[in-house]
Formats: sequence, structure tokens, C-alpha cells
Amino acid sequence: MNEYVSEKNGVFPSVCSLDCPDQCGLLITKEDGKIVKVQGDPDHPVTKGNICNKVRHMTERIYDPKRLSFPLKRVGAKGEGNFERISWDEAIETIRMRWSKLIDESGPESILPYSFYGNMGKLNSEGMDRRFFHRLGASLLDRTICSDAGSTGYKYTMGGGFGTDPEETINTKLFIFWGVNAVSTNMHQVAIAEKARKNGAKIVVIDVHKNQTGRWADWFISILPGTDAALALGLMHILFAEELTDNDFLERYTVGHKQLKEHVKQYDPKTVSALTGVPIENIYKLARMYGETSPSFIRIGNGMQHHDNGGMCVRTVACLPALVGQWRIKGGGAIKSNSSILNHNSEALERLDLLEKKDTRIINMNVIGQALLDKDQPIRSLFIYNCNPAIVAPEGNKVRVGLAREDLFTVVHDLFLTETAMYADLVLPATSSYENTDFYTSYWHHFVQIQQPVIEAYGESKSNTDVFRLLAQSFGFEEECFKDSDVEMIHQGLNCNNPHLLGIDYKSLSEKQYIKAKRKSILEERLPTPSGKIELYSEALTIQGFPALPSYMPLVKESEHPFLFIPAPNHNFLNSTFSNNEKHVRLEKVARVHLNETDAFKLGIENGDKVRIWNERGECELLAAVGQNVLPGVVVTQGLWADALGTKYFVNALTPDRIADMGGGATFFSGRVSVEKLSQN
Ligand SMILES: Nc1nc2c(c(=O)[nH]1)N[C@H]1C(S)=C(S)[C@@H](COP(=O)(O)OP(=O)(O)OC[C@H]3O[C@@H](n4cnc5c(=O)[nH]c(N)nc54)[C@H](O)[C@@H]3O)O[C@H]1N2
Ligand SMILES: Nc1nc2c(c(=O)[nH]1)N[C@H]1C(S)=C(S)[C@@H](COP(=O)(O)OP(=O)(O)OC[C@H]3O[C@@H](n4cnc5c(=O)[nH]c(N)nc54)[C@H](O)[C@@H]3O)O[C@H]1N2
Ligand code: SF4
Ligand SMILES: [Mo]
Repeated sequence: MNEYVSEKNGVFPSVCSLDCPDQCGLLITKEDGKIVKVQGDPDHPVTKGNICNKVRHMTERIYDPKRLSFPLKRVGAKGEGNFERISWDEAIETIRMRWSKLIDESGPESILPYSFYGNMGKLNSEGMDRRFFHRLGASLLDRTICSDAGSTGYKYTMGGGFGTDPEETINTKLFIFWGVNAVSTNMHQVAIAEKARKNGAKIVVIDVHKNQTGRWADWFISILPGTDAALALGLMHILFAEELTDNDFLERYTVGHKQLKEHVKQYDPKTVSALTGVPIENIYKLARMYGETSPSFIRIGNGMQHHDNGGMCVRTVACLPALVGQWRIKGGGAIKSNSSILNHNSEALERLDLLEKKDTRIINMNVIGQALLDKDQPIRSLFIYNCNPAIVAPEGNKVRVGLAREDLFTVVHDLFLTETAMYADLVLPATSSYENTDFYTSYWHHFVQIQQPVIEAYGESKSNTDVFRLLAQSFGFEEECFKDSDVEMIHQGLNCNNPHLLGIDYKSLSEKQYIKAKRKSILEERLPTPSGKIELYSEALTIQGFPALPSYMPLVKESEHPFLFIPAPNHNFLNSTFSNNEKHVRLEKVARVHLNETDAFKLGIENGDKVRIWNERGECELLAAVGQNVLPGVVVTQGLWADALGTKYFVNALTPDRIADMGGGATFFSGRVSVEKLSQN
């Protein structure tokens, strides 16, 4: 029995553990030891009682009959999915034996942990796991798949993940949702914007796909993929030329505005229109709207940065609020990510000091396919948790050839027998976050939240922290930190010198469930850029070989395939999570590829036709959605679908594993494909 789990029926506070900016406060109704209902907490100032469809149907996932409840070992060939039940003792002992042998033969760097944020809890995503692998001396993983290109670009301008407090955007008069499908991926920002709209705010969406967010906008601007920096520079051109800039702000709080003014002369509206596909008059209209409306707020999405030029693109867009002085207006500014505001004590949780070899190799998670096929310094074992690389990683066919290697010893810890787990030698059952103790920091709003377990562990499943404690014990690691309880780890993680977190600790969180960080406006604090100011001109960029001023850099033209391919997330899944749960699949129905009607006409494709999309890396088959939702030359899909459906929706079979310009980021949206109609329907 877990001492924190109440035996009583009732309603318990909780927090959504999914990798979503909204990080909702939840209320969980429990009857006879089981969760029967998941709702938004009406008192949570950001959630306000509303949650997405995905999590409202969470019980279907927690009690899905396919959920894993005991450890398994593989009995057939890799990928076939034949497993038999084993005990935890056998599982842990097998890992200890296999890894001890590997360490003797090839050193600990032959072992690679592979994880992401399937669970955003700090302890379960970057706590005991890090301690264990650092002490073991395993290869390090650079976790770059999501937002690193853009975060790095944003940092050159703003010094870190600092943006507007989203709650203040209730006052905003102009919202620009830029490369973000917020209706699906940040619904509470949409709810706030919707309220502001009742007070006269206008909503502009800039995207390559007129999806649910574009349809919701007052004004949708269609743009060619990878050209957002050009549009931003065109806006700057007009803002300077028409004296719509806030010169006092530029003088006081920025570096390089005079050079920038000269530099953007080359980005005249005609040039920019040719690059972006945005009509000249719309570039003028948007620039004037941005120059004349206050407060204005830009929500910078991850879509625009999953490109070859993603870093520079975000760096460039992030300069805009400074030009019009919006950082000093309540409700003005931008958010790419607010993650730096809630920085916790990661040194204490992760214990990098336990890693003996300081030059331990680092593997970028985006090139896991290449890395698994590399014969020089082979990866001989993988431990995968909080992540489903067989579906989510780029160059997916390469990843799967790698995972199928008979000589690779793979352990997968998950709630389900995911596509990745199908390739495992050992599969370990994971608890859901509702069964764990943890704390959470959002990368969008400013609340820290706590999770106390609401229900007992499902079957024999274990949390990530418990699995790594067991492994540490079996390896005989003596350090005290491997004995820390989850509660002790929360104390350690919140014991830090971040002034925003003052007064937030285990005790106060246990009482209040969520606490808002104390935060000054961006301008009251020295920005952690080299100059302490907003850097329109960045010397640091030149050291890395980039232009110091924001610039447009075209995408790599990787092949002659006629279409740019944008395989984005969908509404009812969370990356690949829920893509194996019937309820969510039913809500999403089928995978479609959106193409422009002129392209469709040329290819003889009609709405609803089955089409094949392919390139040198692979192929998939989807149903055509023909219309004007994308520009000619662009095709868009939504969702990372499970194979188990028997479909050929595996979009990452087509995506490149090139690395973006900055931060080692992914380039999911910079690939090219061909499209053809399939004869049978
Ligand atoms: N429902 C749902 N919510 C989610 C997720 C999910 O899978 N489903 N995933 C979560 C995670 S991990 C993340 S990182 C976020 C991601 O959520 P967002 O930040 O919204 O990012 P994406 O959905 O990847 O892409 C956003 C938009 O960018 C567009 N886009 C692609 N290329 C370009 C371009 O070059 N320029 C412009 N202007 N637009 C472009 C796409 O068409 C898409 O509409 O959402 C989180 N929330
Ligand atoms: N084509 C394309 N590919 C993409 C993207 C895209 O837009 N287009 N988006 C990319 C982005 S932004 C991201 S963030 C990645 C996300 O990729 P992943 O991090 O792989 O996200 P999920 O697919 O949600 O898989 C998370 C897994 O963690 C498991 N899990 C949940 N909680 C726990 C736990 O407590 N313990 C353990 N051990 N496991 C747990 C879940 O069951 C699930 O199988 O995908 C990337 N891939
Ligand atoms: S997935 Fe996002 S919107 Fe849905 S409940 Fe979780 S945090 Fe809220
Ligand atoms: Mo992500």
C-alpha cells in the first residue's frame, strides 16, 4: 500500500502530466479504488475547469485492457511481439547481468538511455533516471526532438525562456498565433484570447495550414514553410520605414537597432512576398496593424522551428516585440517558452557530478537511427522510457532497422506495448502519473504543481523513480541519493536560488496544490544575454558562425520531389500517446493528407482518394483532403498514428534526420515528397 493513497472514495486534486504547455490542474473522481472521472479544476486560475478531450477520456487509457501490468521478456524475433511474463526480480537481474558484461567488454558508453517527456513530472522525467545513468557512466542523450532549435534561437534574442505571463494576455488587443496550432496544442491560450476578443481583440494566425486554429482566426495568413524569418524581416522593414518603432524602448533596452534598421532595408515587401507567398498588401497590413495596436502578443509555436532554419527563424520573430516596445506593456510581448521562469534545482535532482568521465559521448536523439547503425562506436544497449522513438523519431525506417538489430539489448519501460516496445528484449510496466508523487513546472503558465498519488499502482507497474532505485540497488551503488524518497527529491528540486520560486516547497504545495511563481516584468530583471539587454545584434551568434543580425536562411533543398511535407501533430493524440487507445482513434477517424486543389487537379486526385506519399526514405498511404487549406507545393498531415491499426500512416518514415541550424533541433517539417493517386480506394 502506498501511504499517500487515500482509501476513500472522493475527488482528489491532480495535474496533467502530458507534454502540453497548458499543464492543467485536474480533479480526479475515485470510486472503489478506481478513477472514474477526470475533470479540469474549476479553481485553477489557468485551467478554469476546462480540459481537452484527450484527457477527459483519460480513464479509457488508464484502464485500457491493453495496458501492461507485469514485466515481459521477448521470446520470438524482434518486432514480432511475442513475449512471456517474468518477475521484476528476473527483469532487474537480467539487466544487471547484461549491462555488467557490456561494461566489461565495451565500457558503459555502449549503453544509451533514450527518453523524452511522456511524463512531465520532474522526478520521473529528469530525476532518479539521470542520477542512475550518470553514476553508471552511460552515454548522454541530447534531448533535442521538440523545441531546441527555437529555444536556442530565442535565447540569442532574449537570453532564455522568458516571455509574457499568459494570464495577462486577457488585456491584449492583437494576438498573432505564429506557427502554433493553439486550438489543439495550447487551448487555454485560445480561451484567454477568446475572452480578449470579446473586448475587441483581433486574432491573426500565420501558418502553412489553415487548420482548426486558422479557421478560428479573424485573419488567417498562409505562408510557405520555412519562410517566417523573411516575413518578420519584411515587417521590420515597414515598421522602421513608417516610423512605427518605439525608439525610446530600442535605445534603453536593446542592442543593435541602428544596424538592424540598415539591415532590413533589403527585405522590402516585394522581395518578402516572393519568398513567403504572402501578398504585398498583406505584409503592409500586418506591419501597420502590429505597429499601431497595443498590447500586442505573439505566440511563437514549435511548428516554425521544426525546420532546417528553425533557430534563426525564432530568433528573428522574437525581435519583433522589442521594435514596438511591447515588453513594457501588460499583455504585450511574446511567448516561445516560459520554461526559464520556473527553473528548479536540476543539479540536485540530476547529479551530473556522479558522471566520472566528463567527456562522455553525447548522442543527439534526432539521429538515433544513424547512431544505432553506426559500427565504429556501437550502441549495444538502449533503455527507453517516456518516449516512443519507433513512431516519433525522424527517418523512422532507419530507426526501426536499428531497433531490430539482434545484438542490441533493448529495455522499454512504458504503460503500453508501443511500437518501440515491440522491438524490446525486456518490457517493464510503468505506472501512470496518477499513481506517482512528483512536482510539475509548466513551460507556458507560471504555476508549480504537485502530484500526490490518487490510486495504487496498476498491476505490478512501477514508476520511473522506483525502477531506477531498483537498478541502482542491484548495481550496488552506495551513494545516499539513490535512497532518496520522492518527497525528499521534491524538497531538493525546489530548494534553489531562483527568486521566482520563493516560498514554493513541498509543504506549501501540499497545502495549496498549485502556486504561482513570483515574477517581475522582463525589464526589471537583467536579461541573461551577454549584454543584459534584448540583443537585436548578437555577437554570440557570430562566434557560432551565424550572422549577428536576424536573417532569412532558405531551407535545404534535399531533393527534386515537388512537395514540402509537413507532418504535424493532431487534435486527439498527444504525439503518439493515445494513438493506440480506441476512443481517441475513433475521435480522430482517419489520417488525411491536405493538398492544394491546383496540385490535386494536376495529379488527378480528388477529395477522399487514397494517395501514396513517398521519397527516398519511405512511403505512406493516406486519404486526400483537397482544397485551399495549404498553398500549392505544400502537403500537410496531422498525427503520429500507431502501426497497430494496420494502416500505412507512419509519417516519420518520410522525415529527414538532418539537424536544424541551432540547438541540435529536429527538422521534421523540412522534408520533400512526391504524391500520387493509388488506383484502388
Ligand atoms: N493535441 C495535441 N496537443 C499537443 C501535442 C499533440 O501532439 N497534440 N503535442 C505537444 C507537444 S510535445 C508540442 S511540442 C506542442 C506542439 O504544438 P505547436 O507549438 O502548435 O507546434 P506544431 O503543432 O508542431 O505546429 C504548429 C503549426 O505550425 C505549422 N507550421 C509548420 N511549418 C511551419 C512554418 O514553416 N511556418 C509556419 N508559420 N507554420 C508552420 C503547422 O501547420 C502547425 O499548424 O504541442 C503539444 N500539445
Ligand atoms: N512527424 C513528426 N514527428 C514528431 C513531431 C511532429 O510534430 N511531427 N513532434 C515531435 C515532438 S515536438 C516531440 S515532443 C516528440 C514526442 O515524442 P515522445 O516523447 O515519444 O512522445 P509520445 O509519443 O507521447 O510518447 C511518450 C511515451 O511515454 C510513455 N509514458 C508516459 N508516462 C510514462 C511514465 O511515467 N513512465 C514511462 N516509463 N513511460 C511513460 C507513454 O505511454 C508513451 O508511450 O515527438 C516528435 N515527433
Ligand atoms: S493535455 Fe494539455 S489541455 Fe489537455 S488536460 Fe493535459 S494540460 Fe490540459
Ligand atoms: Mo514537443
